[in-house]
Amino acid sequence: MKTSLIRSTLTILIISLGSAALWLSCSRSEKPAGPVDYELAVQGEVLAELTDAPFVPARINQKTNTKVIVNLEVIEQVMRLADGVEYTFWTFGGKVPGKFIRVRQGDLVEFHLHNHPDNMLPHNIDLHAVTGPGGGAEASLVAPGKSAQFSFRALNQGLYVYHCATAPVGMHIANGMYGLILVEPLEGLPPVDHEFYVMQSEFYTAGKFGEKGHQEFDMQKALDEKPDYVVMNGAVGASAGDNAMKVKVGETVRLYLGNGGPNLVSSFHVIGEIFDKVYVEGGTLINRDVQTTLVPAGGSAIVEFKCEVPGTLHLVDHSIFRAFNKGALAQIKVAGDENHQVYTGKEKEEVYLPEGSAIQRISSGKQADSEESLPEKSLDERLAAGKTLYNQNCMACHMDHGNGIAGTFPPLVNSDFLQARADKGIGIILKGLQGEIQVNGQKYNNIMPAVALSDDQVASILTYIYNQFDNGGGLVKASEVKDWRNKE
Ligand code: HEC
Ligand SMILES: [Cu+2]
Repeated sequence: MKTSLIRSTLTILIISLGSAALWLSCSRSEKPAGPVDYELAVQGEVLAELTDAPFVPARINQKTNTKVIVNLEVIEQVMRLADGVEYTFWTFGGKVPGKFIRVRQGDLVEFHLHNHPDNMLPHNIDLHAVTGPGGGAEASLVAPGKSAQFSFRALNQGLYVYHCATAPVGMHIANGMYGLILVEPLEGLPPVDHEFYVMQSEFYTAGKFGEKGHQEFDMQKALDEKPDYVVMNGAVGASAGDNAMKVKVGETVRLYLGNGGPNLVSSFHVIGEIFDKVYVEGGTLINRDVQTTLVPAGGSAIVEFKCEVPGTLHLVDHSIFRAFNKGALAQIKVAGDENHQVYTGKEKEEVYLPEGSAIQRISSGKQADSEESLPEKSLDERLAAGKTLYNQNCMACHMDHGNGIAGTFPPLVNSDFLQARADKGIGIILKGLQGEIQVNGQKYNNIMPAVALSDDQVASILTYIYNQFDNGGGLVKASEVKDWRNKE
C-alpha cells in the first residue's frame, strides 16, 4: 500500500518533470517569450544603423548585449504623396515611414532625438518597445533646434511601432510620424534570404485622391476616419513598379509589417503567396499557413514565405478598395525560371458554349423589337442617349473614356478596326466578338459577349462612339441596325 503510493507519486513527479523539460526545449527552439533579466551585463557600444523602407538594417553581430546608440532626426518637409500631389510630411529621418531601428533583447538603447532647427514644431517619440512612462514621450519632448536624450532597456523581443506623441497626437501621426523598431532575440531571428520593411498608413487631404498640387491636412476627414489615401511606405507606388522589392525564385522573404494608422486596421495579404509563418502581432506566437493577417493601427506583424515561382507579388490591404483606389499596394518582383509543378500558368482557353446557346448575352432590360416604331433621333439626341447607354453597357470593359485595358479590352478611341468594318460595328454589339483581332497595332484575343439592345439603343451607342471617341463622326440610324438584323 505504502510503496505503491510512493511509486505512483514518483511516477507523476517524473512525468511532470519530463513534460516540463519537453515544454522548455520546445519553446526554446522558437523564441522564448517574456522580458529579459535587466541585471545581465551590457558590454561595449555600437552606433545603430538606420534604414529607409523597404530596407532593413543588418542585425547586430555581437555575442553579448551591448549599448546601442540611436540618432534620429525629425525633419518637416514637402514630398510626393502621389504623382502631381505634394504634402508637408513630418518625418523621423526625412522619409515616411521613419527609419527602421534594429536592436536585440537585453540591449541598452541610448536614444537621441534631434529636432531640426528649420522645423516649426516641438516633437517627441513614443516607442512601443519601451517599458516606461509614455514609451519615452515625456523624456524626449524637444523644441526645434534642440536634442533630447533618454535610455531604455529592450526587455521584450518583438516588432514595435514608434510614433510621435506630441499634441495633437493624431495630427502628428497623420502627417507621417511613425516607424518600426525590431527587438530580436540576442542570437537573432532565423536567417532568411531577404528582409523588407513595409508600413501602411493613411493620409487625410483637403482634395480628393489624385487631386493635383500641394494638399493640406483635413482634420474633419481624420475625425470621420475617411482617408483619401491609404498607402504602403508613405506614398502611392513608393514600393511598386520601378521601386518594387526584388527577389529570386527559391529565396525566402521576411516582411516586417507595421501600421501607423492613424485610424485604419490593415488586412494584410500578398496576392499569389501564402504566409508559411506569421509572428502574430509582431510577438512570439507563431501561426502557420496564413492567407491574410491583421495589422492593427499602432501594431505590427512579421510574415515569412518562400518564393517558388516567378512573377509579381502584390502586397495589399485586402479591404480592397484601399489597394486599388487609394494606394495601399506594394510589389515584390520574383525573377527566375517557371516551376510548372507548382503553377502552370494558363494551359488552355476555349470557348465555353453550353448546349443550345450562342455567345452569352448581357441583358440590359430593354429587349430589341419592343420599339419598332420609334422615330429616328437627331445627332444630339443620339449623343445624349449614347453616353448613358455606353456607361451602362460598355464602360465596365472598355473603360470610361474608351481607352480599354491594354492587352485585355481593346480601345474604342480612334479604332482602325472599328472604322474598317462595313457594318459600322453593329454586328459586334449584336453578335459579340471573339478570336484574335488587331486594334491600332496591338493584338487582342478575348471574348466580347453579345449585348442585348434595341435597334435604337445600338444606333445611339455607336453614334456616341463615332463622335466622342474620335472615330470620324457620323450618325448611325436605327433603320441601319434593323436592316442588319433582317439580313442575318
Ligand atoms: C465584358 C466585356 C465587354 C463589354 C461589356 C463590351 N465589350 Fe466590346 N469588346 C470586348 C472584348 C474582349 C473585345 C475584343 C474581342 C476579341 O478579342 O476578339 C471587344 C471588342 C469590341 C470592338 C472591336 C474592337 C475595337 O476596339 O474597336 C468594339 C467596337 C466593341 N467591342 C464595342 C463595344 C460596345 C459598343 C460595347 C457596349 C455596347 C461593348 N463593346 C461592350 C469586351 C467587351
Ligand atoms: Cu511630432
